[in-house]
Amino acid sequence: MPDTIAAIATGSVRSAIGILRLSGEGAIKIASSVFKAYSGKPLHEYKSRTLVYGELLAGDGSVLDVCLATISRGPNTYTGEDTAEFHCHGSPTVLAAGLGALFKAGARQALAGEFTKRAFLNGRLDLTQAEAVIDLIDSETEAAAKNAAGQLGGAVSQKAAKIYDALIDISAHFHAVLDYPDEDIEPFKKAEFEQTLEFSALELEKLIDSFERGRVLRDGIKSVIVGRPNAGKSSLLNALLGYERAIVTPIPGTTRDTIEERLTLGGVLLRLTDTAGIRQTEDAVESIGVRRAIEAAREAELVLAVFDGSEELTEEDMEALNAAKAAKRSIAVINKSDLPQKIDLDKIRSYFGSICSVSALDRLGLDKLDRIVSEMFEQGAPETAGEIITSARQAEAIQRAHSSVEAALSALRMGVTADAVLTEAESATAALGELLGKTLRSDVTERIFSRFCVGK
Ligand SMILES: Nc1nc2c(ncn2[C@@H]2O[C@H](COP(=O)(O)OP(=O)(O)OP(=O)(O)O)[C@@H](O)[C@H]2O)c(=O)[nH]1
Ligand SMILES: [Mg+2]
Repeated sequence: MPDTIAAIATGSVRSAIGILRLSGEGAIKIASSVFKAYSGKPLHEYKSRTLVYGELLAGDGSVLDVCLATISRGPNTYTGEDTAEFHCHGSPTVLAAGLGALFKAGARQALAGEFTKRAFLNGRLDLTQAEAVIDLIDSETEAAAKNAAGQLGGAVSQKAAKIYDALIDISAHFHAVLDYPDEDIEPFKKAEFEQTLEFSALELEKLIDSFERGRVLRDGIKSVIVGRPNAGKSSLLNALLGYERAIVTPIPGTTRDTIEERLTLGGVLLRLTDTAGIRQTEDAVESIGVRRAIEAAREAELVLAVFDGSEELTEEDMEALNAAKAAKRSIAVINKSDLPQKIDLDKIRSYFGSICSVSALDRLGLDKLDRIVSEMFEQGAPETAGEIITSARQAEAIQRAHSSVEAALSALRMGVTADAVLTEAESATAALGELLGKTLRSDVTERIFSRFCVGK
């Protein structure tokens, strides 16, 4: 068994509780040596997963904290090894001193992601599940978190493993056919294989299709705020962010360059860009900004077109409106609802499917905008959580498996030689093996675990 690793699992900010974590052959012995239970019974004599109240001791025997300790004996633990935890008070100083005591007692600092890497190497998690751990920690929306949790629960692994097993069966059979050339495949077997391959291709296709939605979960939707100068675009960005990110002044042409921020609206992660107000201008800097605004709108998946509701529509508004309509989706945001309204709403309605009135200044009406965005990007039924592929690595492996399954299927249908089917079935199996981490590629695993923080 490898050496014993230790880390602060809860980061280094002040909090109510902070956790020190150990894993490895010596975990229980080391934990026991720095802990004095109030019961008087040594920690290593306790049953697995019992919470024990007592004192965490420094190397010189002085008391560092009054805390809870727990030990778990492998292999039924997160890492598959013996593990221990101390639930201390969440003081970075106490936790650092506690970690020091664990090092003195024989543990060493865990590397980033090393706990989860051990879980993977010990077969407690496959590679898609290990990736889900970091996706869950990094998730920026509830939908992304739910999907990661589903993957951690094995949603993708189970599907892939089922196909993997079916392909192994097929390969085994074709190996036999090749070994005994006199024997042919029985017709009913052929139909069965065909069905299995068809089913596998379909399931893999569904996973590939989900990658586009996975991209939205992970990276967010490219969104742009456009409008004429002074409509309140920067004020809207600030209102949605909840702090004064962009400069706001009564002077038209305040924003010159684009400003991008990530935020969630209606449970959807947006990469939202504030732009320069669209108008004809002699100012060289501003005109570059205007050009950027129009380009950003063209490339956006969502445009928020901001209008000043307290004034009548102008030529500049129409320019902004046209820029907004170049995007895939757009919402008209009628700003300054706190002032008397003069804008022709019917005219705006004739251009936009979705419209809402807000006051960016008083932060009113934003809940309606929230609802519109949420409905626009319906994240799918909850039962699909976990079946959305978010990793490019996974998508690529599934894509390869899919092509090989399709090739195996057409070889089988055309009655080509058995080895053609076998070759394709085996490359599909290999691709799925990579997806699950059954075939270990150290460069791939290194890259995955380097995304983790220390302590996970
Ligand atoms: N009454 C009222 N004033 C607002 C509202 N939103 C913005 N303003 C004011 O409108 C002016 C322009 O706001 P900005 O957010 O800078 O407008 P902008 O669209 O970013 O303008 P440019 O950057 O110049 O294109 C400022 O004086 C804001 O305080 C609102 O909801 N109500
Ligand atoms: Mg602005």
